[in-house]
Amino acid sequence: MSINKDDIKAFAKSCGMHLCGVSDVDRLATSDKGRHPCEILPGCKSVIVIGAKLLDGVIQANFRAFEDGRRDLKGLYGTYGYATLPNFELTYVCYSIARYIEDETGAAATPCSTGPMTNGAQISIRHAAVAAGLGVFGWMGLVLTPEFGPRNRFGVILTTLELEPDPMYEGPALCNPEKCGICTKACPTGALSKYGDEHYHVEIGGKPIDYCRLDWNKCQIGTYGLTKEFNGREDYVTTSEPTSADIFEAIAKMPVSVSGLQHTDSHNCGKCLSYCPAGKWGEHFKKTNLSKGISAE
Ligand code: B12
Ligand code: SF4
Ligand code: SF4
Repeated sequence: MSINKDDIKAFAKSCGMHLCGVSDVDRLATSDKGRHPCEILPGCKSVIVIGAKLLDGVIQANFRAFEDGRRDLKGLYGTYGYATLPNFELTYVCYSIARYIEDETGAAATPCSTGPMTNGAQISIRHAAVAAGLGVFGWMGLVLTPEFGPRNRFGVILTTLELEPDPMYEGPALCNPEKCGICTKACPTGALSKYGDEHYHVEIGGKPIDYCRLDWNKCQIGTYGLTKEFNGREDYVTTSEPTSADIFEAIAKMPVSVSGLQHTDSHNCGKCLSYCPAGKWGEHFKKTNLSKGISAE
């Protein structure tokens, strides 16, 4: 028996996925060394990307933390919006889809790791999601989908099965950083460059794409809570311009988490993702009085 792209999409949907798209390998031709799909799965022909939306009721826990001082609710984001459920769900579904493809076609299929609590980062999932037509890069460097803005997480399956690629996203603009800039303004650690300043320039499927220069070291101060200001027990980092070595040392100093499955909690921020207006933010959070919002510059 043989299956086609529609069968795979229907299977992904039956596994609870909100989004599924397919790219060929050519669109990812400019990947970093070692990250091209064919360097992970020799003979790879198709890159399947699945996506799960993050629940409004989970994102609103971030608003309670950022707007009402309820840091104790951040665990909801950690469990249901980040490392535990979405990552595990995506991990299981990537595995199921890979098995489905191998069982039905005999082609090889490799599920990739989705993020914290799974092992390693083989491929750039963000770039793969854009190549598969699920959305576009927002200025903050996350993938915005028309349906959910950045409030989705993705998983990738590589396969030697040849599938027809989906068109890349051509719909209405989802991000206008010149007028918006909410992500840069919201970021508490100053990790995101301002529109017009230093930024990344990449090419996917021949399309030029620009997004902000993200200082991962600064982002990790917020995400891991490496200072008291960001929910840390201690000031594990004492400089506002940390190097990777400073971050590595700081994380090593942190006690092993006793409250969750992660060795060190990494759900302390997510502010850029929570406040981005793309994906009908107003309808989901402003009209429902779940958030006061942050005004554009
Ligand atoms: C590690 C990691 C982190 C670390 C980063 C630490 C570090 N020093 O790298 C930390 C903890 C800080 C982090 C933070 C966040 N993360 Co994170 N993270 C990852 C993870 C697991 C790996 C990133 C990685 O190393 N990728 C490998 C490198 C090679 O890829 P890259 O950085 O994406 O791309 C670079 C190059 O490939 C290059 N490039 C240049 N030209 C080209 C051309 C092509 C064609 C390609 C392919 C690439 C490419 O461009 C990039 C910049 O150098 C990814 C999952 C994944 N595998 O992608 C999630 C992921 C990027 N994270 C995600 C999220 C949601 C977050 C947070 C919001 C979490 C939070 N704090 O709440 C923040 C986002 C902040 C922001 N504005 O971006 C999601 C994004 C979903 C989306 N909507 O886009 C991902 C995709 C996980 C998932 N399964 O969905 N993250
Ligand atoms: S997750 Fe937080 S610290 Fe990291 S870029 Fe987004 S707002 Fe900034
Ligand atoms: S907050 Fe505004 S500028 Fe930033 S990614 Fe979202 S839409 Fe773009």
